[in-house]
Amino acid sequence: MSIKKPAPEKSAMAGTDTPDRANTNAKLESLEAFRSDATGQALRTNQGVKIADNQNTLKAGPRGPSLLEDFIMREKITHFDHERIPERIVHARGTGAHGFFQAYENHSALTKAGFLQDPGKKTPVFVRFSTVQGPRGSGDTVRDVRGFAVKFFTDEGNFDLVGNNMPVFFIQDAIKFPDFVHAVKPEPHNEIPTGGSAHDTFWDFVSLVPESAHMVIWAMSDRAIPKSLRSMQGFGVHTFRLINAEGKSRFVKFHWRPSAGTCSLVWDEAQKLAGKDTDFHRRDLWEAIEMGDYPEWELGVQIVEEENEHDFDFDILDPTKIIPEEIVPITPLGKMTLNRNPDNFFAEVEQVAFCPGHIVPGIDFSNDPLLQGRLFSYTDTQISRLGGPNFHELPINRPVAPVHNGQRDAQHRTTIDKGRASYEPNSIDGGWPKETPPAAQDGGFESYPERIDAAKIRQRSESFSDHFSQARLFFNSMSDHEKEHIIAAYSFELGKVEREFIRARQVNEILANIDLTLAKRVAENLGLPAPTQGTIEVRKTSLERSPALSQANLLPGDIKTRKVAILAANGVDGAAIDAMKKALEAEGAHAKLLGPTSAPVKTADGKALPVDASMEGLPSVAFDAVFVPGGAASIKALSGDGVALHYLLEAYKHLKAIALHGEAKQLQDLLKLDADAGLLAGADVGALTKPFFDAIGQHRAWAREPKAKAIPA
Ligand code: HDD
Repeated sequence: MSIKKPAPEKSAMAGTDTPDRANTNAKLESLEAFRSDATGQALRTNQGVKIADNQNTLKAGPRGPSLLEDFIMREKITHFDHERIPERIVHARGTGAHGFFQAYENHSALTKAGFLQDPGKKTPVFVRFSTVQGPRGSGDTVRDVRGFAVKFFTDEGNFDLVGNNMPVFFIQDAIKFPDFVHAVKPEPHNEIPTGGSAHDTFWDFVSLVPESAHMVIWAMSDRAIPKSLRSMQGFGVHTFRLINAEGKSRFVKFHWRPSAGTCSLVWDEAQKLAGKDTDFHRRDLWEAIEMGDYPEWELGVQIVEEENEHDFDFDILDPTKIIPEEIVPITPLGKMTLNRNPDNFFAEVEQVAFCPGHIVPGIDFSNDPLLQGRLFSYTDTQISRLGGPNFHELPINRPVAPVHNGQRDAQHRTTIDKGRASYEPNSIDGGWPKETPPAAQDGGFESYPERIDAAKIRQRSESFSDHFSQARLFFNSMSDHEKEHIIAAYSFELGKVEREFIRARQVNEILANIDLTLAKRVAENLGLPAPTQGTIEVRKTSLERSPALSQANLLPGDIKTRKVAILAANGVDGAAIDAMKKALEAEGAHAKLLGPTSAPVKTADGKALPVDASMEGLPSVAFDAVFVPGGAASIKALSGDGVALHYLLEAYKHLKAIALHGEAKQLQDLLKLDADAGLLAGADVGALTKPFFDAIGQHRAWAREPKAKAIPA
């Protein structure tokens, strides 16, 4: 067989390499030696032999049997046979990006960590976002916790902040992690469901483990269906320590706050997206970076002085508790910007290996028993996932700091150590490499000398025993629409649970202790008797509400990077399209023109406008808002087009801002939609933009939600 060989493609990143990006990213420079560009190169075997024929196996005659000596075919197939590596046990589905972190100022009073000292210094980072439950090919928008793992390539070694988009966790002790993961993963007999927690084993476990109550209510909230990875907060979850040059230690909790604001999809939209665009989140992140809309997060810490460790009505070592921001505000440390997509998904996103135990001088652990277990688990999992203990040598994992020690050999060793002495002390190699004593700056790592005087026991601290007060605080802190979403999520998930005793246990023994109204509403939706009281006396928190927890208070205040669909058919008012596009661009938002098909649409004055996609190709769930320009013929065509009408109804149902210009108002009348703060009509595009943009800035028209329920899904 002979096939036509296509011309070599230009690298996808060609042209986007500005000198600034290349120069400022030391990690990318260190990756340079490993990046392979085949442009203009001969096809060769792994031994470097040029290949003359890549189409045909070596055979005894053109119709004869294949020959074992064909080393070219065997090498190729053997390599292919081993292309897959085990996926991560949890967080298998993910995506990543490169960027940098920059401190706002010198934070030496707080920590001696070098990357937090010099505001002029850009520390390279690689971030991997993930879902938890589903396998590598599962949907992005399922209801789940999102992983938020950041590797800082500091001059003093790698620091990994391996967090989630929720500030607490399901369990208090690492020994329960395999139990929790086995429960949340798909059912063992039929491997259903993929990517979700709406099944018996999950609810069986969490209804028997009250310490999960707080995290589960976060997972039933809108936080579990983020609109994009760019609009998620991140949390280090555990309490850590920051230590300064004088050896003073303070407890801290790490927070990431996105400059795009924190917001979510609506549930019906999330479910549809899981089918219509499985890659919705990774695509959004990829496109934002390609377009130069670099996502940003502010890193901050809540600081607790050592002497105040016991001042709270919870234990700061308990990973099922937050420190409310109203009690300890966040001190901003610096900003992270993601400005470069990976060159190769497998080499970078799949092979990156995080571990909470990767810390640098100036940072240390607390005794949170969940964190302590994690310090062991991550390195251990990489050994089987990445095929041995040399995973730190993979290009994406290599520190920018030099690595010298006596560790040798093992599978996949790539470093060629030149010295003779792989032990310490030695005199043969002049004693090198040598220890570095701890110092104010650039010293060797020294653990914080915390005094421990205790009996060796297996026991949960009494201070970890309150499981409901913060779950209640979370529910009380939600806006009305967020509370409704939580009730709906519990009802949906428990409705999928087959065993009624599990549903009842969750309602009576967990939800009733969080909030009776919540429990009653869910019981009603499940057809269960409504509980009249909780099963225990729940501790009172010092705070009734924490406004910082509600996403209603976390809007960005602008419409930057928001996506608007413009629906048009032949005869559309071209000037209205131009005016709206210009106004959106001026605000940093993006518009896409969609037609009934992928063919150009003709404007009323006869111009052919190329469209970005057909309405079916880019459905309403891919956008934040919809604009329909006037033009009598265009509106007549859209009025008779089921796809266009569904587009508007669906955007309305998902509470999106819709602006109807000129004749497009007829569509509102046809679909019998009531005007509201997010559904606007007018003859003048200029006058429409302000209320339209205000509505987009509100993220969704929440007041519409009760009415939107009547719209068929
Ligand atoms: Fe974990 C992966 C976050 C508890 C054991 N975890 C993993 C990832 C994130 C988290 C973001 C994906 C990293 C990546 O993108 O490669 N995990 C958390 C958080 C936890 C947590 C925020 C609680 C606060 N994890 C936890 C415990 C254990 C593990 C208690 C075990 C005792 N986690 C793992 C793991 C994974 C992992 C099995 C799977 C793949 C990997 O590590 O590299 O070792």
